[in-house]
Amino acid sequence: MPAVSQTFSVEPRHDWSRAEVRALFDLPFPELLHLAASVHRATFDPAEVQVSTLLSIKTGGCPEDCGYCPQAARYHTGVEATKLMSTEAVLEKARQAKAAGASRFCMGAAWRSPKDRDIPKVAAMISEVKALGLETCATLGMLSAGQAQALKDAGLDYYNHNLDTAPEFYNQVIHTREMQDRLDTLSHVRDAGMKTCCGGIVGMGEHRDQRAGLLQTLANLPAHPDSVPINRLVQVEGTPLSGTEQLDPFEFVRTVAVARVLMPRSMVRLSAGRESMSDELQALCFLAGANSIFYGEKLLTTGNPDAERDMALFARLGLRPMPVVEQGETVHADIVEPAHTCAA
Ligand code: SAM
Ligand code: DTB
Ligand code: SF4
Repeated sequence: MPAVSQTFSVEPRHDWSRAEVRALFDLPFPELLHLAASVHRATFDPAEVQVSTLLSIKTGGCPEDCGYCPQAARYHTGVEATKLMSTEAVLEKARQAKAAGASRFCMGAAWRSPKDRDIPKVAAMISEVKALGLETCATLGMLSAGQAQALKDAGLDYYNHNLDTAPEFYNQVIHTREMQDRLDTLSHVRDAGMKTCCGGIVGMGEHRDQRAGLLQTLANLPAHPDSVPINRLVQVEGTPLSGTEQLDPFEFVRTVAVARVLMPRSMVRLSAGRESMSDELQALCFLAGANSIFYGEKLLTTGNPDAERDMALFARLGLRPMPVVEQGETVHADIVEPAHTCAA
């Protein structure tokens, strides 16, 4: 049978139907990868990968019940709750991340939402990390409009807040806050003028249609998230989702590829779950349009590949860390034709 011709546009669209997204997922694997790789090289240099480092500035003891999370106080996962780190200790980690080659430093706290009294402390961390010349990102839970503005004023470039899954699967994973709460926080972040980092987790027992639903919801937000972390569930003993059937690795690659097609100008981050991926699986994800990773031995509480393994992988694949230009803008390849045809 002759190959099917796939047309694509790199102009952001916000009106994706579930059927359209599902049709992308259902493409033969080589066609989907060709399409995603074509979109990727129309908007970015496919040899460049943005590198972020993550630090848990306040670990564990969280009151929420997210079924995947080792930091929820109610699950017995062996994660010890800590207090908020000191600014000096955070800065030391940020200096190390910069020396190791990271361009963005993301600070995560196991909060449902920050208390107003926490904001000046986090704001001090943000402004000092930014003064080191790093892009700043934080993930602190739900934010009010005022808190978002205070973080922006401190110099925060990105706020990470994930939708996590499709609206119709959400209540099987989280019960202590609604999808709408997440959407509200994202709009406060956008209104304050920050960039959004928003994605989700796959491998939680959802069906393909629900993976399509997550990506559809992300792409139909008022603005595409600037970064889209695609996490593969890290199964932690003691969490309700521990023991979930493993996702087929090719289905993970498909998810990355569909994210790339739906959100052509966003950074698609190969996020949690990389430690247990082979180099070959990660290479397929880069071919499918992933162009960002978390770099450094630890995510928040779970492991990530050693820096040496990542450096070796970059060298073997001929990938380079993406440079950052002034004011935290990442460099995009400027080939942005409105529509292309690609014989897949
Ligand atoms: N507490 C804040 C919140 O929930 O927004 C910030 C930190 S929270 C750990 C950030 C994100 O990490 C979650 O939204 C989820 O997508 C991801 N995450 C947490 N545990 C994970 C796991 N076991 N596997 C994959 N991703 C996970
Ligand atoms: C995101 O989407 N993934 C990161 C970051 N945003 C904050 C967190 C992954 C956490 C994995 C489990 C852990 O290490 O605790
Ligand atoms: Fe708490 Fe965030 Fe973990 Fe949910 S994902 S339990 S809100 S730390």
